[in-house]
Amino acid sequence: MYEHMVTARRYEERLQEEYLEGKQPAFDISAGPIPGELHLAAGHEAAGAGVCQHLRDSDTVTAPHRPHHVAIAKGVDLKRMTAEIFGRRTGLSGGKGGHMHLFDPEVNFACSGIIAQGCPPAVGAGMAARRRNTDDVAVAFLGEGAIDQGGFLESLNLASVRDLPVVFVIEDNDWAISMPKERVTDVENGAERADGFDMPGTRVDADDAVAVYEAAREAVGRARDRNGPSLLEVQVHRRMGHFMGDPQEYRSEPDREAATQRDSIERLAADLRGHGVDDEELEAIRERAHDRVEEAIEWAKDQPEPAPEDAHMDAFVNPPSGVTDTEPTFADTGGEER
Ligand SMILES: Cc1ncc(C[n+]2csc(CCOP(=O)(O)OP(=O)(O)O)c2C)c(N)n1
Ligand SMILES: [Mg+2]
Repeated sequence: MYEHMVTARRYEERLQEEYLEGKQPAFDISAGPIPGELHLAAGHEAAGAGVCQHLRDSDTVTAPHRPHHVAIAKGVDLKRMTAEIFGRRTGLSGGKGGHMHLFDPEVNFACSGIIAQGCPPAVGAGMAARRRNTDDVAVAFLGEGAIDQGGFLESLNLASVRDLPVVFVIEDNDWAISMPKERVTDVENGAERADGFDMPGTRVDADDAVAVYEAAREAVGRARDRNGPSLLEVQVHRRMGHFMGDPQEYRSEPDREAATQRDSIERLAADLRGHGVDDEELEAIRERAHDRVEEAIEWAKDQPEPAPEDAHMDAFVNPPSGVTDTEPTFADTGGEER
């Protein structure tokens, strides 16, 4: 878990540097090697690592617009993920999805920029597992700002009424862009949403990776043992703006400060030291993580960009007439999966 968390933090620090290249002095969101929005998850790492530690490749995970820490913990290919973020042809989605639309069928991971959007597909994956008679589970991650969405509530209901192997994980960072949670949701503890759907709901009050791990063991175990869905809420902290370039004028200095002081990575390192892991070993893990990040970024930056003539590929299997000149179909790719 420590390695996943350190990798995610380092990865985002490096993405941040790459992202800012060419975007200054006036912030130009379309400039530089990573055009478009970038939502960083520094402060969320414990949620991804603590939950995904219980998962295997055949389990499904859906994540929202702040996906990197979850993707890393789920084992998404770091090089192809990075190429995707840099908009390169060898990226997970051919370089056309960007950082909010990572899709790795090798480890059954997907994310989306539409909030709560991952919930219905996770329920679908739970149904598929049931039909295939496997003990695979599905986990949907979402922010606390998404818990009033119909897609989330309907998913809780369907998962419950069919006893599906699904775990819903709310990452509560207290903010939805500039909106504090108490202004949009009537419950302080999002896990209470479970009560209305007759499923267990647990809240982990601190972004303590070990506490998340223990709560997730219960929820994932319950799903795997065919005892139905669960809801888990984890308190995390948004150390950054909503997206890169967000001046956060709506947020008080003490609130920003508090988010950076509670560091789940430092906390886990202290726990590990307490259990006899020495500094040298922790340093070796950090070095390994940093090397892996560097290698992925260097590799990605060397990759080709998508060809202009492929702009309409991958958008439609059978495009409506007039959408493209070439009207590519799946067969046109020579059967190659795209
Ligand atoms: C259905 C939908 N409505 C609105 C948006 C715009 N939007 C993007 S992120 C966001 C807030 C998300 O807050 P939260 O779910 O708490 O996640 P966080 O950003 O805090 O990780 C909103 C409203 C969207 N992407 N999808
Ligand atoms: Mg939030």
